[in-house]
Amino acid sequence: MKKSVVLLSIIIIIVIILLISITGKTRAVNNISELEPDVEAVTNSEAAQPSELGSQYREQWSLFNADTNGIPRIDINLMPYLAEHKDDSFILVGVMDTGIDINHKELTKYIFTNENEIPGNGIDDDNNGHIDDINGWDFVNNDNTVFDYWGLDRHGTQSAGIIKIVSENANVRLIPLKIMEGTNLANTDVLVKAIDYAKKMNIKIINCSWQAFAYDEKLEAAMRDSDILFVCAAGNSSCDVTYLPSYPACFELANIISVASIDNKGEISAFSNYGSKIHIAAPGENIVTTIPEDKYELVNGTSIAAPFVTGVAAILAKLFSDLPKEEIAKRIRENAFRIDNLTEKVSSGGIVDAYAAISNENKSLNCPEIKELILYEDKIELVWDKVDKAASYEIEVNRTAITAVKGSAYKYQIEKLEGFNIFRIRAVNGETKSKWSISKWIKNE
Ligand SMILES: [Ca+2]
Ligand SMILES: [Ca+2]
Ligand SMILES: [Ca+2]
Repeated sequence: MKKSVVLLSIIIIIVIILLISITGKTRAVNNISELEPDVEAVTNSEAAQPSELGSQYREQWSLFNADTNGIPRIDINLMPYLAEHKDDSFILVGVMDTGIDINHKELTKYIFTNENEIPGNGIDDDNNGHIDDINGWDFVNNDNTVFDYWGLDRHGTQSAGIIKIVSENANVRLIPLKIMEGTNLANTDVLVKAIDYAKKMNIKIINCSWQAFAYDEKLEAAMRDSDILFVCAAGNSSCDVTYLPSYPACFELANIISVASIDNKGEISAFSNYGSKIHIAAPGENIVTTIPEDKYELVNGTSIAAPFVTGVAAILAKLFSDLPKEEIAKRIRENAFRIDNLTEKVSSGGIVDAYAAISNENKSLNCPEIKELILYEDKIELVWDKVDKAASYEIEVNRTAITAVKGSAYKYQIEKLEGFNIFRIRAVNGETKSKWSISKWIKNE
């Protein structure tokens, strides 16, 4: 009796945030009883046949949003990076989650192999405290099998699929840190052991697509006392975390970046948490990702938004290997693609922008803001607040540069495009540039 009370007291409630298969309705997952493994969803992909989902996995709105019915270019702006880079050395990313199907055809090449460990000899060859840890570790069952059963290790396979699709050109290697199974709860000891292992394995970035409702001092200390950047899902409780905090997203640590979910129009998802302690937004609705046994699934949730940011962090860590973890988080926040919808929802006011975070231009001029977008018969007029020291202004529509106008200008007329036209502007003086303004859009009716 006494033992079970003690056990209960160390349990913190970890909720697998999300990943509701889309079977006609969308709902927030915010309590444990809703999280029974959804057997049906794996075999019942109503939205598309498996082969279709496979191609959608590579060509989805989150990576390049060309949707003429929605807001164009509400996406993570990954394509300019893909055009420029291909590399051999790898970057190691931990996936603290359920196990991962390491044999999934999309993932298997990108799963970490521990070269310092001889498989199956019953000896801890690399002396890291774990025997035969070839691909990571299962901290739930304390064994080396990181994929045990499709129903139990589905959520981690979903997270892994997104990290991989974003950072495959950075030659990512995913290391499963299995801290939960199916919908079971995790306790602090398991989480701390997984972080200790990550430290030994020199992991630089960990994706945390889960949430706890109780503050946990031991967990916070383990995260703080590490050289790891933790990318944390904001949680799916549809609330402002100022009033109902979600952890680890709300730990006030410089090595945490917390991620809310948006749809393809830049609206915060109905299920997503938000608030001033949430840093940035990323796509989290109608996302295609991997599930066990070479399958794909259409999913929603902040659990699927966080891995987009993890993927971008992996690219930065790969390209700039000396960049401290706090600087990676800062770069991602400061280079967010800012939009009106998110100004009050996340502290950066924007969506993760892979290419902007990579290029990280000096932004020491003051930033102009768009005052008005006026629709005329065949033109759109853009009006902005002038900025001191601007020699010129650069204007973009749908994230494509259209023109530069002189520094004395405060308005400009543009030919109308079909559907939504999304604008932003920045000031330029020689090599110096301002941040981009908050983007604003107008529909060509
Ligand atoms: Ca070992
Ligand atoms: Ca061994
Ligand atoms: Ca296992």
